[in-house]
Amino acid sequence: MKVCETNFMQGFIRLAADGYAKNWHELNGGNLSYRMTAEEVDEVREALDFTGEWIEIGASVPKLATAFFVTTGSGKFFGNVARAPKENLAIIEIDAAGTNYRIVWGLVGGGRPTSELPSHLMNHEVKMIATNGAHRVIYHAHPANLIALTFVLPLEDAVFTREIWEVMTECPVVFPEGIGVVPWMIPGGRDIAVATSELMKTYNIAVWAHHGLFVSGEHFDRAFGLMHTVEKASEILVKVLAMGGKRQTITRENFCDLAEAFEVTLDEAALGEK
Ligand code: 2HA
Ligand code: ZN
Repeated sequence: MKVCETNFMQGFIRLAADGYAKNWHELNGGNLSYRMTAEEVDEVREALDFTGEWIEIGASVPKLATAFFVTTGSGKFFGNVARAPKENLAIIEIDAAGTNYRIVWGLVGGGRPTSELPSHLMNHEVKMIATNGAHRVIYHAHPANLIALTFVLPLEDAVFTREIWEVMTECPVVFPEGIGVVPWMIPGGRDIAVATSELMKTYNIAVWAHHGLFVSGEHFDRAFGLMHTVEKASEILVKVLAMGGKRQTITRENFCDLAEAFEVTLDEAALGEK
């Protein structure tokens, strides 16, 4: 089986193309990673090259020891992934300690995995534990309306969550646990990875102020769908604010009725005072 023809690779490539079409990936903006199943590793094992050098991750992820990931390449453009996956993507293997990785496929012509590899892997570790292995996709993008809101809304989890919930009824049903917010930080390093993965213990969505959004999901459709939902709600909120602000809205009581009807538990902090 050719690596690029596998289901997981096709899903990865489709998300990259769809995200690019949404205008979320200017230049080399954004990154994507997928934790492969043991069966998927076996499916492509013959095409993998295990002679590459081990390279430091820049974070310690012992629970991900010996796991394999597909990731976008650092400095590579989402817009080029579909037409040249082998040049723009990598499959990496994590070592037995969870502190180094090696490239076993892809990045033909040179390159490294995403500059946000520490954040991706730390988030994968947290979400794998929190979901009993169900979550496999971590996705980072630069959607414009969401970024715009980070210049206007208070950078607080509960406020951000409530504002996004309030502009689209489906939002609290899709992410009842809410949204976490990381203040502006230098991207690409361990500190922002630690801050994000701390929030991912509670949330599946983390805002990077003045930068973009991180989401976690079971599969590509869910991760893309979360990104899409938050960005669409953000667009509505930007329009509402531009029209002079809300004149009526969804109330606390409405949210409580919604939670009962859809059998979800809404984050109390975002619901606010009774
Ligand atoms: O350029 O999005 O956060 C890739 C990024 C860094
Ligand atoms: Zn970014």
